[in-house]
Amino acid sequence: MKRTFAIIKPDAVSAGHVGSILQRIEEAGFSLVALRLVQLTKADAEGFYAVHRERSFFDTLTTFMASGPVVVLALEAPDAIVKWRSLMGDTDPAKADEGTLRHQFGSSIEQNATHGSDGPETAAFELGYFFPSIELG
Ligand code: FUP
Repeated sequence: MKRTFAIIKPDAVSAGHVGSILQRIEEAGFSLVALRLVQLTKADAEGFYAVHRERSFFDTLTTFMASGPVVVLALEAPDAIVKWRSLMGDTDPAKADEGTLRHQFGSSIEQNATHGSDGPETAAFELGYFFPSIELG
């Protein structure tokens, strides 16, 4: 799988970290396939995170994701899914390795700066959720 789906979450956008995170993405060797700033509704966020709908954090997570604009991206690189997840680091910024985006820009397990698909099927669903095929080439 050469492509993955990424989000720069509302905490990182409102803190002014979009430029720094895009620079890290480019320096890591990803190609930008598609990119857009979008304000999610609560329903958009609930649809995106539907796999987590039974989890205790579903309501606060989806409220957070709709709390301000996010940047959605389609990224391309060899082994893009694994490569992007390793650049992001652990879900919990407190456990994320130094040098990872979540360590540097995240502030809690919820407000963790970035999202990345966790497998090929998720990536296909998430890319299609935000990008029409005409934008993905
Ligand atoms: P990840 O794939 O690293 O984004 O992590 P998960 O799929 O386990 O979780 C998805 C999102 O749910 C995380 F980015 C943040 C949120 N979350 C919480 O808010 N609380 C938790 O205890 C676990 C995850």
